[in-house]
Amino acid sequence: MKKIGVGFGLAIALILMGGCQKVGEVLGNPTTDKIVDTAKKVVTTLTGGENGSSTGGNGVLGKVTSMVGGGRLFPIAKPYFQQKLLEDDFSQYGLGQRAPFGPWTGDGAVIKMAVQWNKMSGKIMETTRPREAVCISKKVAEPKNLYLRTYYFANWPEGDISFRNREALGVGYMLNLKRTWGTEFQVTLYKKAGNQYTPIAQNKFKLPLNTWQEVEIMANGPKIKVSVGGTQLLDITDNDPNLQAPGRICFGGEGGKFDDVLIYSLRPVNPN
Ligand SMILES: [Ca+2]
Repeated sequence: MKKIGVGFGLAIALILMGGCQKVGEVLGNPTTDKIVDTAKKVVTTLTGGENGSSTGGNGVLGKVTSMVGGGRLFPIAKPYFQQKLLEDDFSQYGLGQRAPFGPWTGDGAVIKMAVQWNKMSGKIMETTRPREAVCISKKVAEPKNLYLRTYYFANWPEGDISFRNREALGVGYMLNLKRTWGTEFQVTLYKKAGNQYTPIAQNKFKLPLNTWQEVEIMANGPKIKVSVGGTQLLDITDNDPNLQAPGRICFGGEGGKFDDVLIYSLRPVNPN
């Protein structure tokens, strides 16, 4: 009887220990940690990790200074607003009208009706091909330092937003928004040079499908920040002298839906 008692007690102790260990494992590896770890690995690869660039690029082009954290860029940018260059809700164009319309040049966009981000029906712009499908006229907006906000419809079609796009030199930045699977989206900042688009920063995030999301870009000298849905996702420094100059702003994406574009030029902002 005594032996059985000791054995029973030991078994109970082992079960309890096993249970504690399991709880410890769960608490030590919350899902959010895994997501952040994954994002860090992706960025390491893109910024010159041992795996190099997946697109045959030129290695380290931008340094990621922080991954996540912070919210909307509007309050950061607002004290430095210099001039409102454009505010466009696409309401003034004809339904089905193809670009060029208003300040938008090129032919890669069409005006459509949709339920907008504010839940009201209204006109939006849908781009019809990737990259620079339509560009804003140089006379209206060609800033170096800028704050750009637009709403982007989160679903399968990709969205591209280019800035500091210097056509004569063939260089520029392009932000790509892409759904990878399920509700996971990926935001990638590319540097364009000639025919080559090289990713210089990337992050992944979750978004509800079929929702309008606020996309914000703040480019201030070599500092570029990107926020989607009120969460800052990219924060990089890129000192490439060819990109430290004014350039055009373009939108693209095959079936990319955009609305309420707001662009300000910025006075030079404190680099921090
Ligand atoms: Ca609209």
